[in-house]
Amino acid sequence: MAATAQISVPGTDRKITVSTGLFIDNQFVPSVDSKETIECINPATEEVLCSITAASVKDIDVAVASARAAFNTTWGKNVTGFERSRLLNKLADLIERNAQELAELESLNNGKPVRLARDADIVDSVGCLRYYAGWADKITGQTIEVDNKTKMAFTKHDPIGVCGQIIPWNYPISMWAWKVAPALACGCTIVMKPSEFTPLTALKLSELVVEAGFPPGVINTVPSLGSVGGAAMSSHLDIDKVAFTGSTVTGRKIMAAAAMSNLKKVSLELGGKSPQLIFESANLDEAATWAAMGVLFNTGQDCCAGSRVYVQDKIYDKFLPILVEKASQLFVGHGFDEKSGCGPVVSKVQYDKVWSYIEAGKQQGARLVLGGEKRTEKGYYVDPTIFADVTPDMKIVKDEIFGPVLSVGKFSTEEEAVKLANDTTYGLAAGLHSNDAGQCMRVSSALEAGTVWINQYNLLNNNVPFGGKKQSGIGRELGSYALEEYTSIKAVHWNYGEKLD
Ligand code: TXE
Repeated sequence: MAATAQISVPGTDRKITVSTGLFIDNQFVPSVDSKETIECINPATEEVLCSITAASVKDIDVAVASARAAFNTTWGKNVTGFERSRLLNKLADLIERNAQELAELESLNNGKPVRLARDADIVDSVGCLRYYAGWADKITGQTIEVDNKTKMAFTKHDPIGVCGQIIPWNYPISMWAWKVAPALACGCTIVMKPSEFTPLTALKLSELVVEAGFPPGVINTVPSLGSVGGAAMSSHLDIDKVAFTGSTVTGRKIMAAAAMSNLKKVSLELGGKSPQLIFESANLDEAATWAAMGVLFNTGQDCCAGSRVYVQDKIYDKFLPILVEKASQLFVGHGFDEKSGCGPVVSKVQYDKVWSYIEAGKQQGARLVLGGEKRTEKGYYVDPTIFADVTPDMKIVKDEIFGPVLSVGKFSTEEEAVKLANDTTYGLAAGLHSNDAGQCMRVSSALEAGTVWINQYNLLNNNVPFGGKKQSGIGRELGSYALEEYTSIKAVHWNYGEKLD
């Protein structure tokens, strides 16, 4: 048995117990060969919450062997869709029952407000598990006529096998659910590597996996450094598929490792630099609210963050102060303060990265109209920051910042708006605000993005696919489309009458 840690819940006399080992074969175990640990930090206070075991390359082998054994015996093709559905629903119920504690732990490790973790991230995650529980017994192939009366073909959508899932730190519980739910629904087994910055809720969720009744090895959780565990998973010869959410730089490495090892299937959900276009016919008050929240939600640590806002020249001067007003209403504070609309950024690394971009914005001559001043208190806080009059060459316009930093620029025609919006190597999401229906249709089809929001921003549904174009990724999560990522299609050709002469 591995050790546990006790984490105090601020403002209460409660403690949350977290198992600090690796979760393999439904048990928390120490590393087989390493004493490496990961320090979990509270970004709101910069204090260490606890240290957990960091999986080594050998530990990854053990976890993969466990997942393979489960795939070949208790799971994979040996478990019915009905049973997968029942277990997924059970897990959803348990997460719902433990929502408050999970939200507190998420806030402590990631910084986000407890309220949002509980009422948004966890509610959506429970919905995701239930959505895919609904699919588990409906994954079917086709019967196909062939040009011979005594032959036929049919397809089977087999589970792809052992899946390595590598997730980031911005939505630790949601990303866990988005990956786990479709994989389990399809009959796959899992080796899950949470981010080294936010591994605690994945460990806590593992306890619920046992309580729900999943057989050993179906889900294994191996916190590890990306360069160790993540790299080992990407090049592992017995992993059939890797699903990844994270940076484009790391996505590239994963794809290369997959190509050079066993050509495992890869799905990548990567970064973005998403535009929000505000046309003159838009309701300016509403558009400003969406535009502000579109970039500030989750402290800007959102792959869809609409961090480039382009405003039609005729309304630019009127719109900018409304936008600034909406953004300044957001209260950035400790995740346990009920007033907080967003918390600190996740880590010192991310804090330094965001501030380096704010400095670059100032140096490159963008007009600072909100924020841009460091706080003196402890914690990785960054207040909403808006730069106006930006030009396409600026670093703040080109790069994904992943913080609460918004660049505002101007356009005059619809054509120019689309050109500016598409002037990026990314293609994850885009938004447009207009009350001209024809314009909504024209612009939404011209935008190069996996998701386009019209007169809203950043709202996702478990039954609608999500993913990127260009360098924002490959494959789709959510909706029925995600099932394709976790199944392998087998065509069976059957001769039931024709005899050879
Ligand atoms: O990401 P990484 P980082 C963007 C965002 C952020 C930047 C850097 O701009 O500022 O990326 O963040 C694992 N092989 N996004 O460095 O490295 C790692 O352990 C296999 C956007 O934290 O991509 C973690 O589990 N795996 C994004 C996961 O990859 C490796 C969310 C993500 O970390 C690995 C997060 C390797 N060689 C960051 N190296 C989004 N799309 O939402 C690291 N990892």
